[in-house]
Amino acid sequence: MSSARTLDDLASALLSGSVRVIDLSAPLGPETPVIQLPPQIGKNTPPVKVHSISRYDADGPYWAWNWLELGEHTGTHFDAPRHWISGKDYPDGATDRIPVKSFVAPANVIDRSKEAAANADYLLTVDSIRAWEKEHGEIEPGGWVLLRTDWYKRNGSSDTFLNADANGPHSPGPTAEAITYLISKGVIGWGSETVGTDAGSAGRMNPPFPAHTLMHQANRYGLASLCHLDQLPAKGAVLIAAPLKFVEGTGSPVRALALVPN
Ligand code: 23J
Ligand code: MN
Repeated sequence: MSSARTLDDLASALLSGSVRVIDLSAPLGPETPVIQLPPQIGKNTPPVKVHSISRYDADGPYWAWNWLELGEHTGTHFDAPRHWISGKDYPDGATDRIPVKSFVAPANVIDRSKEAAANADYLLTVDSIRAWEKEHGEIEPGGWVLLRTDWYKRNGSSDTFLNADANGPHSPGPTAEAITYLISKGVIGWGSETVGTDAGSAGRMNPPFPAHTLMHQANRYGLASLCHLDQLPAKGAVLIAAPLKFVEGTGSPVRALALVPN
């Protein structure tokens, strides 16, 4: 089929509703949970602040507008390779230099929601990915791998979303070996429903924060705080997630979308 025909078919499918657009982003505002790192390991990102410039008033009689205080790594967001020390030297690793082709790609969705409900510290292993591939087909180069945990349902409350106690945060994520395996399969990125791409326990892994350390070392990307992965098929969705073109940016909030067959 010609590529013009493919796009024509897509346009018709979007208009008829036989391809649907799913919103994978969480609401972005002052209530959006932000990661809370222990102060001994580093500084933290502030919550979102919305500053009014005018509200159809003396400061601007016919218009309303705001300016934002907004961390790059806030809410549903994209991690660029230069976010991590292991990926800092890639010339195309900043938000303004990543090839735009990377922002539209197929998605593989691994559903481990039952496991995460039973164990907040659930870790996705290589064996578990291999079992998923047996059932749904091999993970091919160029796509995203997204871990469905239904964790997004906690997103309305910082306490349940971050889920921290005296021992630190408890949230699901990948093992270091799982990330190494996915890189060997040629994926372009790893996405999760949790506050960051790594598990709550990832600071104690080897290497620490493997989704960050290893993915970015390989010039691959991350997506955090994704929502509605429960509305996606295991294979067959197309993910659209483009960071703002921040100059030298390390990441960016995104409106992440999925195209899915109805
Ligand atoms: C900085 C340090 C550790 C982590 C993170 C940021 C994130 O999760 C992030 O948003 O990239 S784990
Ligand atoms: Mn991030």
